[in-house]
Amino acid sequence: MRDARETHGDTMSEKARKLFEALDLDHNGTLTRDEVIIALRTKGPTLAASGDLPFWGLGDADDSSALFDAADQNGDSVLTLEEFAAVVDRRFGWS
Ligand SMILES: [Ca+2]
Ligand SMILES: [Ca+2]
Repeated sequence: MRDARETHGDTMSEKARKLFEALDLDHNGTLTRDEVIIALRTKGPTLAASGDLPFWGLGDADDSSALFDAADQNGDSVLTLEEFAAVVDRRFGWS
């Protein structure tokens, strides 16, 4: 049996990593609030169609903003892959 409480990157799903890379519009390794909102609006339907995002995970700008707030655990206004993966894996049931 796998220990889901193991810390850090090893438990991160490939789906979370792939979604993070898709949303990181300027490819600098972090997500800003604007990137999350803009990327989900412009790429969300395509990601959902290819199975990289649940359809119910698509929302409006307020939903995207709320997702960002939930994920930004240290409050520095950018999301690292670790912060992002922890939330989407739990929310989308990927890990
Ligand atoms: Ca970025
Ligand atoms: Ca952060």
